[in-house]
Amino acid sequence: MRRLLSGNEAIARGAYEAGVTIGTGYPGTPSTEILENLARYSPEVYCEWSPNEKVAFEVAAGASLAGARSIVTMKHVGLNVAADPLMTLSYISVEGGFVACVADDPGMHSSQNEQDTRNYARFARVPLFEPADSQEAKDLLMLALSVSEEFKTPAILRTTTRVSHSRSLVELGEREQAKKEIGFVKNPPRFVPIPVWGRPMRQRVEERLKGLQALSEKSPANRIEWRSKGLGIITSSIAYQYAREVWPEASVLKLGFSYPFPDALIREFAQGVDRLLVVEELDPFIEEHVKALGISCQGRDFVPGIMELSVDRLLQSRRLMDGGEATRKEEDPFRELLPPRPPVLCPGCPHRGVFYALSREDVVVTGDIGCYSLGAFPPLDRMDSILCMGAGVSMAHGMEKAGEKRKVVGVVGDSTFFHSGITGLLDIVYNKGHSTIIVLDNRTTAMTGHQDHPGTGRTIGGEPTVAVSIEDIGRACGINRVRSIDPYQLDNAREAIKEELAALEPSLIVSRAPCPLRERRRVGAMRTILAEECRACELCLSLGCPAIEGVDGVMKINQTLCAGCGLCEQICPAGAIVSREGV
Ligand SMILES: Cc1ncc(C[n+]2csc(CCOP(=O)(O)OP(=O)(O)O)c2C)c(N)n1
Repeated sequence: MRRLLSGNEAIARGAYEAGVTIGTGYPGTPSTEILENLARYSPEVYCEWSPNEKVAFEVAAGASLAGARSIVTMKHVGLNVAADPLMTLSYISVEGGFVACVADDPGMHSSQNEQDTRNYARFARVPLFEPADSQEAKDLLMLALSVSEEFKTPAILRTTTRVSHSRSLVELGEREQAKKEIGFVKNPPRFVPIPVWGRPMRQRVEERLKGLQALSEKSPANRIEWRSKGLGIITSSIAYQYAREVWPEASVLKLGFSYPFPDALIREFAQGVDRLLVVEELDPFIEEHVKALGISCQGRDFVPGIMELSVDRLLQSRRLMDGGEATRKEEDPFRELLPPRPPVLCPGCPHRGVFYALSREDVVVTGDIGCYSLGAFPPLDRMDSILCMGAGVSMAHGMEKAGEKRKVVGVVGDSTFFHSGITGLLDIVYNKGHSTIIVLDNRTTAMTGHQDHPGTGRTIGGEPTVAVSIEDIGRACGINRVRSIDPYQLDNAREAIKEELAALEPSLIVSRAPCPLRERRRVGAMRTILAEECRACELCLSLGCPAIEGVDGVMKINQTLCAGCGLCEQICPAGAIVSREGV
């Protein structure tokens, strides 16, 4: 039976069919739907959102050592968090097939950077698989699991946004039952990398790589498609689809099992064509290797190395290669016609109250990556830095220790707090800092589509579980000043923030109100502006609420958008904003 599936759905299906019994992960676009779909196969597959990628990776690794087939899912930056266990799992080896499914985001559609995960495969000396469509996403995940098991190595399945999210037909199969017995077999020289056992492991990693290379040479996942011999293209992932469209006449070496490189196949292909071009997205990962083999090829000379590729961009490359000029065609012909819409927090977002309160203080705000990153834009303009998850807390401490004269406030979301905010908080207490940390607790991981986390009281399957208290963790870390606020009560929120800023010891404020989008309901009664009372002072616009419109000096509240949070009513000096019921 064939079904139209996204790449992420196909990976989940492949894991199910291949007898995976453990799936772990931490949400991150564009990888999130892999685990969400795999969780539908419960109870045959146990799935969990772990607090962060390192934990998720280690849980899946533990399952693999016990003999289970397991996968772990994350976005590219998530692999930075899990890089520590990756590098050593490569040494200690695995038992049940283990695949890290890592989704890259060329073009940074929803990410803070554009890094290329393929480098991690080479770094950790583990096999790498790169699907170009949904069928391959399923097939290569299954292949990766069996290669992992055969060579006792972790494997990486690397997708990109276009592969993760586009749909194509996939042939469905039956679920294979796991072949291995579950039961960890004690073997310290294999699993304990203290130096005396670690050094032989290091040797084995190199031996394993040779075996993997021999396999990649003859794997059907790496194939030559002979067409005209004038131009040969080496490519992988989604770049394969674009290249086929732009150079339909060219011969192609398509890499699906792309590390270790199939050197003999690359040589054979290069010898068979007059001109060789590498078409790949992001880093010159293949190109540099081909050149290191002593084969001359072109790549970055014509194909852009930053931002997402597209057929349009490669048509430019083709024109350049053919000796023409690249036309400076505007990529988005409608851009000029559309009114600018700066990104803003949703109407009724509880984060808005805190940013508004902070905008009244002369402080530095080190922020973090969730929805609240939107607090960096005008008119709120109240977030001064973003680095990576958890850094909102630790950077506040660093600035304070550097001698920043103003008080520093660190801001993180609830999911981010559990992910990597806690350790930063410990650092502040331990090293006698006095930053104020605000956790914006909207009871969900909103930015990535409302996943649960240790604070929500629900598992990935929706079962009730312990809801871990952020306040209790703060106290357990040694913070004496811990308080909770309702971000919709502006006066109270402002007073609390003022008091904590004045304190000469660290403090933790938990701003708690559920995300109205997740709850699918209004916060309160819709508001409206009484025209006769309004002085058009435009103070209400300083909230940056998309429901408040000022047209030719006349203020209005868009009734379709208003979520009834009431912040505008609280800041209107003329009392012109009232509940709609009260009109
Ligand atoms: C290492 C890493 N993993 C995952 C992500 C994707 N991501 C961005 S923000 C975020 C968490 C958002 O949740 P929360 O902190 O609760 O804030 P909210 O969006 O709910 O306001 C995640 C998972 C990332 N940017 N970096």
